[in-house]
Amino acid sequence: MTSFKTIEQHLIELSSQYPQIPGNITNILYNISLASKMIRKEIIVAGLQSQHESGTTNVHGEHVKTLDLTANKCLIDILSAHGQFSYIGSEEEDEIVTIESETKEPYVIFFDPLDGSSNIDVNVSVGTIFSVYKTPEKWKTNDLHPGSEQLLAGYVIYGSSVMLVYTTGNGVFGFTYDPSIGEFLLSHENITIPDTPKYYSINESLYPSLSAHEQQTLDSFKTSEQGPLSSRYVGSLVADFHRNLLKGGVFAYPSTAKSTEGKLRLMYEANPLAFICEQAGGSASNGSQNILEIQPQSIHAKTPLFIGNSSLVNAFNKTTKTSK
Ligand code: FDP
Repeated sequence: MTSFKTIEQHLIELSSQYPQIPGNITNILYNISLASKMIRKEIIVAGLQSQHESGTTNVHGEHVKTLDLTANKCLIDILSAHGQFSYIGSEEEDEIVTIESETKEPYVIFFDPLDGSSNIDVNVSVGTIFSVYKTPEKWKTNDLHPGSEQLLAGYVIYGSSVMLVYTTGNGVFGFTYDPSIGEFLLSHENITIPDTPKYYSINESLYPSLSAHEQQTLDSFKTSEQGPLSSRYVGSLVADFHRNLLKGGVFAYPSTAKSTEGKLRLMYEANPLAFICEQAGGSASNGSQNILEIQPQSIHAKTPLFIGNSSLVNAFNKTTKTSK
């Protein structure tokens, strides 16, 4: 399945095949691949370092790991050094960071530098998730747009191998990192979510605080009505999403009594994965609205998330159906 096409070669072809994609977008993607190689270098030796907690908490009140900060700095340093970004929004930054840039085509990137970081201590897959929009030259940083306006979205999964998956709205492509040559090689061309789903992924301890409709939907996955499906939950969004994207399934993180807005972040978790999922033939919803149509209220806004095969996502929707 693996070709010997590097990410650079793929991006050159992409630019000639789709001239409407701004050249900067391919440069941005290349720089993210570079940052992810540096983040990987830190992750693979994380077990040798005794100090995992940074001693600080982020805007969500979560304990920040040392690696969260390393990954955040690495992305900010690389992306700002190359002058393609005027604005950066990160899970680890309270406010949008404005970068002095000469560019006439300003962009904003939102990212979760290290998703699932509570899994670092135990050597379980983590990820980087990113989402890019074009902005006006003098952008008011609270003028946020819905996910349907993303130009580029993707994630890197640091698992048994490292993979970068992205979309610019022309299909979904996956690259696997070959550390022996230091290159990302095209391994998954035009990813589509399988029609027959295999898995559902939810933190089952949330069951008592789900709505009756959500409980019934979940129950139906265990019987012949919608399944039976197998249960798989890593607790790293990127890892759970990636498995379901390749094998078919649904990931659910609903609102709960404790987190009435859900737990996951719209701008740098739900939106980018929703863009990828739609491009792969699936869909994503907050339970009543297509994720990509939600008007964001703030950069750190949270949302309930149901994402994967459309039939399973729609089964969670009480009233409105998502697309497809
Ligand atoms: P984490 O707390 O480790 O950062 O982004 C939040 C996230 O991980 C997701 O990656 C993951 O899907 C979810 O939280 C896990 O939450 P629960 O522990 O509540 O299941």
